Amino acid sequence: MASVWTFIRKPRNQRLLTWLGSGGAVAAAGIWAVVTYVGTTGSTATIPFNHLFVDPNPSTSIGSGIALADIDGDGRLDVITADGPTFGTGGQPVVAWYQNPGVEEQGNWTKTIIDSQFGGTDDAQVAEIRGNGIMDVITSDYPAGQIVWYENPRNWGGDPAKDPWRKHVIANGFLHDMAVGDVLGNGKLDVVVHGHFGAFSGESGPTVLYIQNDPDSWTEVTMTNAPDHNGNGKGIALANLAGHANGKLDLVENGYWLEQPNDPTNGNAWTAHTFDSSGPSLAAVAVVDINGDGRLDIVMDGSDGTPGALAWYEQGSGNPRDANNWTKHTIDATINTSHMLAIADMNQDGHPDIVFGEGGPNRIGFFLNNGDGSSWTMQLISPTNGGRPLVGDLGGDGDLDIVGTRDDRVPVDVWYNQSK
Ligand SMILES: [Ca+2]
Ligand SMILES: [Ca+2]
Ligand SMILES: [Ca+2]
Ligand SMILES: [Ca+2]
Repeated sequence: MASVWTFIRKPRNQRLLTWLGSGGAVAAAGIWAVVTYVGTTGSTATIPFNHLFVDPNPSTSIGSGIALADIDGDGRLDVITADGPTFGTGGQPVVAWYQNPGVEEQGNWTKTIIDSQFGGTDDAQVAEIRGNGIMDVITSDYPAGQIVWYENPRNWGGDPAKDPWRKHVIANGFLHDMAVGDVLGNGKLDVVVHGHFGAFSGESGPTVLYIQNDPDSWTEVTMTNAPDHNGNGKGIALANLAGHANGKLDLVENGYWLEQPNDPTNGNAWTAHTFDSSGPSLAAVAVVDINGDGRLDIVMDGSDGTPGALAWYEQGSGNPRDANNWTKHTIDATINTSHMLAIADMNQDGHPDIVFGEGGPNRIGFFLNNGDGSSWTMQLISPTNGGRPLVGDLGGDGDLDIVGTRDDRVPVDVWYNQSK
């Protein structure tokens, strides 16, 4: 439980102490995203951004989960938010989506409430649960102790801005960090969560996979071999590290990865492999081929006040199950409390860059990759308005913009890239 104390000792997190004591949990998310390379010649020149707001004044005071998807099917990326628990202050948490106005102007994002009686969460994801291209919202409700998904009304011919969204309960459970993907490779999206802080009664361990049988039936699989099974943790990403030939994905976490066995419903059969035996207990994790050698690498940073450093782990040519096959490269030791990392080619030079958002000093910015990950150029977007960044072309002009909820604070920001 030492890492819990590391977490709550942080002055900015003092308010968490009470809540943890009464059986709660809070904060953070990890994400990785692949952005299509546009193929233009890159530059190390500073990328200009215009800071505006998706929502300058949300109804609650706790910013938390954020996701990006085209909710209404008009071809423009919309912003989804799922508020954090308010700890008795700061208004009613909600799940909402903001319709992208398609112009880089402030005040034109139209907010629609998906759930007005929401308890609060730490992560939100979007995915087409029914596999029909219609994007639904997946999150958790802490006070309710539920992992839930909200069905986009377009699934039955409705309007996501006017008609009620249908709430589906995946399971009773909690999360600090979540990933959604076709883990089994069978065409159905599954949900995996990490991090329960060990504070709730009846918990079954920090990493749980919910295998989708159908949108209203999920099989719960507890990862008993996770090194932090009896503790707490954060940091989750999905990737095929074992070399599965059948579309299966493994779970990549804060210093280890869990290899999918022949029977993924057997939690005891998932095997843990370490890539950093001293990884932070709470982390943000992403997987991407940083150096372009065809092998997936891992990007990790400490999260939630946990000591760490923004680093990438180069996968060597040997066995990925061998810790010695992973070489740590520290990018910046002062970036050590990222709630989320986003991977995107910010300068469109064909090399993936790393977008970070701190939960401590609250910086937000990115590191440009020189091409093989041997040197990085940092561009700070804001020294104080950072939090949980996502990347997409929100303006529809071909360059990559950044949106974010601040870390446990509002409002919802957008930084429009002015390159094009
Ligand atoms: Ca849209
Ligand atoms: Ca690589
Ligand atoms: Ca780049
Ligand atoms: Ca843009």
